Amino acid sequence: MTTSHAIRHIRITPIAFRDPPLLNAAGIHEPWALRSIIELETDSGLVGINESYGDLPMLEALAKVAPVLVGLSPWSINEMVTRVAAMVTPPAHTGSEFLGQQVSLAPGTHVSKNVAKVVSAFEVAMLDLQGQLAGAPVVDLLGGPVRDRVPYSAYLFYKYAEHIEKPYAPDAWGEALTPEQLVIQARQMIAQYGFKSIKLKAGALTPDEEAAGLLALAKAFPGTPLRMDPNANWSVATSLRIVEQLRGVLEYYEDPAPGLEGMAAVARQMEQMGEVPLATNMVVTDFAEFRRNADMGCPVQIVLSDHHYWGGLRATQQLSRLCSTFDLGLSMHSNSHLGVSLMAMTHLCASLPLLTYACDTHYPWQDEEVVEGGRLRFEDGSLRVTTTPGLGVTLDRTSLARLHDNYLHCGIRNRDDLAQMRKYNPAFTGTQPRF
Ligand code: GKR
Ligand code: MG
Repeated sequence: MTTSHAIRHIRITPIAFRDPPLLNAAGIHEPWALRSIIELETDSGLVGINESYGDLPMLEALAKVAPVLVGLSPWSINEMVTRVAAMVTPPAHTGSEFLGQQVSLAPGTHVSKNVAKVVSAFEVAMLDLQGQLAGAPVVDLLGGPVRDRVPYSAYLFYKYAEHIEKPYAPDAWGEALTPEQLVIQARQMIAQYGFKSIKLKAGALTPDEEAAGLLALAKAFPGTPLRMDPNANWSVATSLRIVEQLRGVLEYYEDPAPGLEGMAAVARQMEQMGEVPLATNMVVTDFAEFRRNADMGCPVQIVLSDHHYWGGLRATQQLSRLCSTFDLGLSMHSNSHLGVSLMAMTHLCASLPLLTYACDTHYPWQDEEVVEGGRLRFEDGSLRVTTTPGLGVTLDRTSLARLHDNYLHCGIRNRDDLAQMRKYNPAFTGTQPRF
């Protein structure tokens, strides 16, 4: 008798974990970050896992699709994509036209990305199952490793010492509102993780304060590649004024001004100044926007992808090929996440011949885990890709139950950094670009 490996049970578990009061263009992080844990269990008892967004629209989309995937073979990713596309309705307006109406700080939480997000959520869990069936790590299913470890960068934030609600003890990072405190934060993160490059989340304080912060980092860490990301909270004029102050210091300039047109205007002026390349996770967030950037002569030269909303690991490999074709750089964007996401990103990046910069990760800002063995360990700023079958991480059931309990009690169902900031400052408008 042959054993069936068809997918029989699908479980989606929303979780919440502690997240520090990190400042950004939209406002401030809430005390709890939301994610979902996806489990696909086969007739034969194998369980493929993944981690994705945990906001309500995403949970609803995952729940709607799950029943039509029951009975599918873990190998049938193309069929899964067809079924997801048939079930998930895109909003009336999609793509850049729709996104252009607002500055989307976290494109992954945007409904226009629902098909790509749901495909990615199930694709990674199916690849985990395929790896278990084939006795191969996911990176081998993606063509095999071109590197055995993936470099990440120190992702610094301006932050308050504790949340306004004080739902738990203050985090270990302390306040960071001055250049001196920023340098302390960087030292602490680099000491713990060994990162070799630094990204500063900007768009929160005034641009001049943030430029001073970056210059302090340049002084404290000579030779370390530095990036700055105001999440489109600066006008074109401000973007140009600040990059002038940072001459010779930046590795790349991430989303200074809003919209592809704004980025193109910055790029035109910077070209004359012989300045750094522009990177984005805001204006090239899908293949249609990739094409628009190409049609405009590629003002954005580095795409910061994210498999969670680009349609999965395979779609990101296709993006990588396109970036090579158009001579663009490629690296990875990140939102608050745990180890399953981090390991999926690591398998993907280990397989990409084109990975031109160390990837972003919010991981150091989290102190909880859902995988067995607890927090994943970096070596010299890199994470080694696992060599055991599948993703190489499994769920710690006790942690999963605890994080789900957090979700049930935290009261947050959609990320809202603006509303959270209004608790500190009721006059805060969140209007962008603010500077
Ligand atoms: O979590 O505050 C944050 C980040 O600003 C995040 O929302 C962005 O999507 O990290 C992201 C970025 O690089 O733009
Ligand atoms: Mg960014």
